[in-house]
Amino acid sequence: MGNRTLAILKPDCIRKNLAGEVIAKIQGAGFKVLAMKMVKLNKDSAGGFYEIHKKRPFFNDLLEFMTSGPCMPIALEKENAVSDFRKLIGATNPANADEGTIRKLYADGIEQNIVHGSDSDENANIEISHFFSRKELLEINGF
Ligand code: 3AN
Repeated sequence: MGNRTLAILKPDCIRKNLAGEVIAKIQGAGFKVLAMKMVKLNKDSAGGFYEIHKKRPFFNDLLEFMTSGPCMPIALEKENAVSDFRKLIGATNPANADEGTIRKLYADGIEQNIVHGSDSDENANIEISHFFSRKELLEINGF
């Protein structure tokens, strides 16, 4: 069993009909989908998820964007899931992202950057619990 990370296909990804393509890239890179759903975040839920960015100047815009349409949280498993996933998606700002990364290929800007990826194992578990109950994870994938 590998480590886990949480991906979110952000509202821009869903609006641009790129969910299938992005999931194919994620699976093609060797990640196993443990659980997945489509949700529409409200300000409370998005604010809780991005709590660490509360004091940043872009916080309100980020909440506006993340609540602007449905998004898809996906719990993923792979060896070195957190760092491998961040490599696959590329830098936060797509202008700085490496060629071939998901953000380089599909993202329009630093805010509308298609996909979220956890930044540590500890946060991955917290973020997965934000969207999936233990019962769901157990029922879907046996743990
Ligand atoms: P990442 O998603 O690459 O881990 P974080 O955690 O630094 O990046 O930022 C979380 C989210 O906040 C980003 N995905 C992006 O949507 C937004 N964000 C980060 N920095 C900026 C910024 N300077 N201006 C606008 N939005 C930002």
